[in-house]
Amino acid sequence: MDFHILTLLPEMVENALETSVLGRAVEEGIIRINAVNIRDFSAEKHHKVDDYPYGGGAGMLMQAQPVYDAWKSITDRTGKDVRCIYMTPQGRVFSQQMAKEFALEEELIFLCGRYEGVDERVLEEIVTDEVSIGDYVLTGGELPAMVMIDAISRMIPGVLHNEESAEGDSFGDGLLEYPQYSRPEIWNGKAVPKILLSGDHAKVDAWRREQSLIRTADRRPDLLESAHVSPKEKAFIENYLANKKDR
Ligand code: 6GU
Repeated sequence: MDFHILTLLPEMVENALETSVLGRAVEEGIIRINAVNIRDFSAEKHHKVDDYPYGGGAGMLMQAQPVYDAWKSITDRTGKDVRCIYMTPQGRVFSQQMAKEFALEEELIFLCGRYEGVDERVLEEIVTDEVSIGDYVLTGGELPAMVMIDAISRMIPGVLHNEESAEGDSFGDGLLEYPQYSRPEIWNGKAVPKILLSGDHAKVDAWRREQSLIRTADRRPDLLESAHVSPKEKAFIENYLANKKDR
């Protein structure tokens, strides 16, 4: 997968994405990070990329021309049907499901805004998807693009190695992950749940599933509506919540 990132801060993106698991995936040739500096495409003699908003108001806007030409430098090579994702708090809120869908593409373009935004006309011309990473405001689209690229990359076959498998992930089946424990068996006076030491894999699996159900019911009940939960598990949750209320 080729990730193209249109940004005024290419080093920020490159440094973060060439570290750890994603850095290894880059070295293994599974993903490529192509950070394109929008400023390099300014047609203005001082490489200016921003100007005042018509109609007045606070701050500056990114101008259409450098953004468009930076985008075109990519699509001249890849073709124009590559999805171009604009990072904005006005977009659809990013989810694990979206990460899985984007992971099926061969190329993706991320447009990261700075300042108060981007001239609407270039957005109309090039953007196919507007995505937000949550209901709060950041100073630019770079961190959101990095968040998306991380989540998308780990859905690409070969990026995670066996020991980091995406199998038991929170949200994998729409539930939160169960609690986990490592050595020592007793730490700070607290023992590891006995069942995990039993060696009975079926029992361990059943316990973990129950813990996932309980955690989700306690912490994110909103997720249960679209989670993959059997009628028996639904009954288990009802029972758990009823007993909890009694206490
Ligand atoms: Cl995608 N961009 C910015 N600037 N702020 C955000 C965001 C994106 N998602 C949440 N806050």
